[in-house]
Amino acid sequence: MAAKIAIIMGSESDWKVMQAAHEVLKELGVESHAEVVSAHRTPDKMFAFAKAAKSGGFQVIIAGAGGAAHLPGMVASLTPLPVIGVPVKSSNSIDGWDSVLSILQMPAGIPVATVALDNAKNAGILAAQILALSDDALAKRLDDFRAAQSAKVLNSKLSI
Ligand code: RP5
Repeated sequence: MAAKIAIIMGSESDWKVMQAAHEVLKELGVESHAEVVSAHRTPDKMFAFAKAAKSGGFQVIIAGAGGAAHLPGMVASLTPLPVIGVPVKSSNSIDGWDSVLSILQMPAGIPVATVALDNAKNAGILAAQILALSDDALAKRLDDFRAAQSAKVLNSKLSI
């Protein structure tokens, strides 16, 4: 079955952060497709990717970028699909705030669901939750995922 979730990023250097989305989706039994698409270095590719994303079978796009991170917002403006933005603290970031604010502060009308700095794992989980609205088996796996997290905390023996 073709991947329903696309993970795109501005540079291959973002993969060290973005792979957490791929990994958690794999853990949840969800296939994803990852690709480098740069808003400023490959604008034509970004345009073509975003325009074809829905007809190509994607249902959610996760987009990560660092610095003046315009990839998530630009892609969101070109597709009706939900876009989840991941601010990346990259080598060209001042302190990460540049990327956070570039992705978070979308003007009203074109939303980008923004997760915390470098938190591609949450982007993967959120994308899975969107798919789970029409996939009961995935919804059950997400319930189990949360239950396992709760159990890990409840079973902690740490007591000082
Ligand atoms: C952004 O610039 C990318 O998303 C990356 O986070 C950052 C640095 O890119 P590289 O210089 O590592 O290619 O466009």
